[in-house]
Amino acid sequence: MPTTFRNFIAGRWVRPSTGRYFENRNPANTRDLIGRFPDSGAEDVNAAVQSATEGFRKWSRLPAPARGDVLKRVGDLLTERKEAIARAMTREMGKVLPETRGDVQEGIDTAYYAASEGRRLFGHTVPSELRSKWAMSYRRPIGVAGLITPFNFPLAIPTWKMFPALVCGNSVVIKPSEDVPHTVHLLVEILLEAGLPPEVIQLVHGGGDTGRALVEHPGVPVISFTGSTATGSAIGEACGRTHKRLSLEMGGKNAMIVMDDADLDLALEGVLWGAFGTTGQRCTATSRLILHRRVHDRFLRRLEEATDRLALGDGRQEDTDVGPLIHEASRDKVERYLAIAEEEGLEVVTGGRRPRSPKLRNGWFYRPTIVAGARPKSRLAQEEIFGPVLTVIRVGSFDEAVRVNNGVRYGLSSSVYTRDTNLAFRAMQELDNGITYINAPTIGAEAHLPFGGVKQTGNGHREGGWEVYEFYSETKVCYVDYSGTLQRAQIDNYAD
Ligand code: UN1
Repeated sequence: MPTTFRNFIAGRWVRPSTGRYFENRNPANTRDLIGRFPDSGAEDVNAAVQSATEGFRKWSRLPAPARGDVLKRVGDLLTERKEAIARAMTREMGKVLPETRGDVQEGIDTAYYAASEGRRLFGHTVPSELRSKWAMSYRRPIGVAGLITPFNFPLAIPTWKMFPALVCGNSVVIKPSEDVPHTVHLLVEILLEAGLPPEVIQLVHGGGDTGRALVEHPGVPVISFTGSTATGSAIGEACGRTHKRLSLEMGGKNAMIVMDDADLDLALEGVLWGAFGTTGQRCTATSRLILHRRVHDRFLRRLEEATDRLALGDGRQEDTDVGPLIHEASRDKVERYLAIAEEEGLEVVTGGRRPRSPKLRNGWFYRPTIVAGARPKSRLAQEEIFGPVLTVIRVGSFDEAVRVNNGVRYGLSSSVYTRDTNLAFRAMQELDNGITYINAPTIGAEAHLPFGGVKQTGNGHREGGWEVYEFYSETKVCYVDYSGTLQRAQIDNYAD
């Protein structure tokens, strides 16, 4: 019998009110059933929000450094269990072990950053216009934060949202992706062990309907979502109607530009990692390669050879370079885009098919694929595929490369390989993205810097780094007039 998991609501591990469950299977071998998880309904979400409201009352009164201390212990426990969590994560998500270890490390880094932020959460003290008067601001918690997280970073992304929300004094209801519910289950166990008061964290498993109930719940003033642009738009509409604070992190169509003076060995390693790491399932994945015409043919030939050498397999095996896609619908989507490539007359340089090995028959595998000859407006050069497909565009100059990079609806990350310092600085200025890398691929953001994109990638907020603490707290401004007289701002004036 497979394990049947529960929600964590009101301080207890409980069955869903619906009595329904969904299955969580290993995407590298769908015969491997990890467990059954609750398919929760609005009633479960209600109970979670009610308890989290109670949790918020107590937790928000605890001094922020003490809240940070809990996060410090969370970081320690994650460090202790890094390997076990990474293995469980690879089993349910598919990416290779070095990557799931990195995913846990990102959670550890986020925990320690959050722990120390408990001793900062700076406000400002500024001079008043008036005599004997102080003017200052400080940061206040908001309430219950509703977090909806994706499958591709099963631990790191929940921590990006949860840890800052908690340190700021909010309580949390999290609904993780139904593709990777086990990792967040393990994370919640750690939070409780670290001493987080139980009502402060609520875990409600489920699919889109569960997420909708959370977004629409009037007791949840803050929502943070990472996922598809379509779902993000629906959430945006719902939050707009009720004036909720909302952070959206959505699609990307990130490009790597390789100029004719680039170190091609370095660029080759970079594009393999950026395009096919995580089987291309990162918002930051390198999904367009913009090649200067003077290196185009040479670089593409080398890239084809190197791509063909990538070994597909179970991510827990040492010799695997690339794991499976997350589920059947993802592979179907990739296959639909390959059909579009054919209709558009693009050249499939390599890949473009499932692997032939019978050993991989039970997983959602797809060969790393390169499609060349794309025009900047080709659908494969415009739309997010979220799979191991790299679209190559040839350009004649740096200016053209910038235009191509910027000519999409998304704006998460970009990268330029060049040895020309002037071009590197121009790239940082002219590329319309939230993140630009010089001589490094489009993936690999660090937890202590703000993360996010422009245009349709997001709605102006950032995760990570110092900025996310502003999202999870409200600014309160206080004036203290100790003059003992009525002083009228904008009217009484001491300039003379
Ligand atoms: C994502 O794909 O949603 O920068 C996040 C990176 C990772 C995070 C990716 N640190 O690629």
